[in-house]
Amino acid sequence: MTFDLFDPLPPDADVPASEPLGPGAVVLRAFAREVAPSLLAAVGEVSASSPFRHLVTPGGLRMSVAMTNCGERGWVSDRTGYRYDALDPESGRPWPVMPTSFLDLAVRAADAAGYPAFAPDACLINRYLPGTRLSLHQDRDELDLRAPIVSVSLGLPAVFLWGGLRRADRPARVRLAHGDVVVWGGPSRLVFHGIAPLAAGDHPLTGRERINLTFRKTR
Ligand code: MD6
Ligand code: FE
Repeated sequence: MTFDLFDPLPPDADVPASEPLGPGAVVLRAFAREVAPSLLAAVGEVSASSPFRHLVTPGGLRMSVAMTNCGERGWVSDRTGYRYDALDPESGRPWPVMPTSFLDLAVRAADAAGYPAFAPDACLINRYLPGTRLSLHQDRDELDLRAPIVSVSLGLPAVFLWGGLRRADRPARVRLAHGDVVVWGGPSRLVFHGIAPLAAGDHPLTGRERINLTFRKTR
C-alpha cells in the first residue's frame, strides 16, 4: 500500500471503506489505489492503439471529455446516435483487448459491492482536463440493465453529480478521489449523473488529468 500527498489517509483511518450512494450503489473508497499505476500504464497502451478523441453528440456538439475504449465493444457517439460498436470508427479495427488488470479489478469491485460474477464486455475510458465536464445523463445504451456499472477514478479528484431517476432531480455532489471506485446497479441503474467542471491541479501519477474507467456489460 502506498500513499501520496493527495490521499494521505490509509483506507481504514477516518474514511469509511464503503459509502452507500443510494439503493444498489456504493463508493468503495481507495479500492483501486494500489493497482492504479498498472491501470494507468495499461491506459497508455490502449490509447496508443485507439487514441483519445472528442466525440460528437447526435445534436452536433463536440464533447469536452476525450474518450477511447477497450474490450469487445466500445461506446461511440456521432450524428446518427449513440451505440456500442465492435470496431473503432477511427481505425476500422477492433478496440484493444481489455487488459487483465482492468478485468480483475472490475470483477473484484463488483463482487465487493454485492454483484457477483460481473462479466463486462466493454470499458469506456474518459479523460478530463481542467474545465472538462460531463453533463447529466443516464447510461441506458446497454441491453441488459440488470448488470451494474463499475467506475474507477484515477488522477485529479472530481465532483460527481448524483441525481435521481428524473432529469430535474437536484444532484448530490460527491467527491471522487484517485483510486475510488463507484459500483452501481439495481434500483439506481438509471440514475442521472455527471461530472462538474474539473478543477485545476497536479497529480503525481497523471499530472493535469483525471482518467475514469467505466466497465459495462453491454448485452
Ligand atoms: C466519470 N462517469 O466518472 C463519468 N456512468 O467520469 C459516468 O458517467 C458513469 O461513473 C455510469 C456509471 C458510473 C459512472
Ligand atoms: Fe455515465
